[in-house]
Amino acid sequence: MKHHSVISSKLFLLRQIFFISLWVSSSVSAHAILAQSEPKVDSTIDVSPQQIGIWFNENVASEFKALAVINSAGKRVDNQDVKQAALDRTHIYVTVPRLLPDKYTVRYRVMSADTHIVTGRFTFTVTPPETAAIETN
Ligand SMILES: [Cu+2]
Repeated sequence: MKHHSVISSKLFLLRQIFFISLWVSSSVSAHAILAQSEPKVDSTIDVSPQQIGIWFNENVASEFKALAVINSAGKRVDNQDVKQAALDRTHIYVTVPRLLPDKYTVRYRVMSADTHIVTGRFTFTVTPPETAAIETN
């Protein structure tokens, strides 16, 4: 009887350690999450941006980063020059030529601090400039 209770309390302790270590590892090394973008997710703009930028909730690795802008016909339109900001390692960006009115998909891939690869996508829309602006002579 006594022996049994010693074992179960050891098991209990092991389980406590197991759950605490799970909690610690997930809170310390959760992978990167998209925190912000420019243009914003699902936004509509009427002027072409000069670059597409995204920010994560933590620094991301300089290796394996990718950022692509794809038009509604499925054609990649960015300049394929993805960079990571030197002073803000949560931020990567790619430049684009003048974007015509269309719906664009941004696809990204980065490696988190915990070495996990994170991928995702979002869209934004470029509309024609205000009609009034066009009609102004
Ligand atoms: Cu992760």
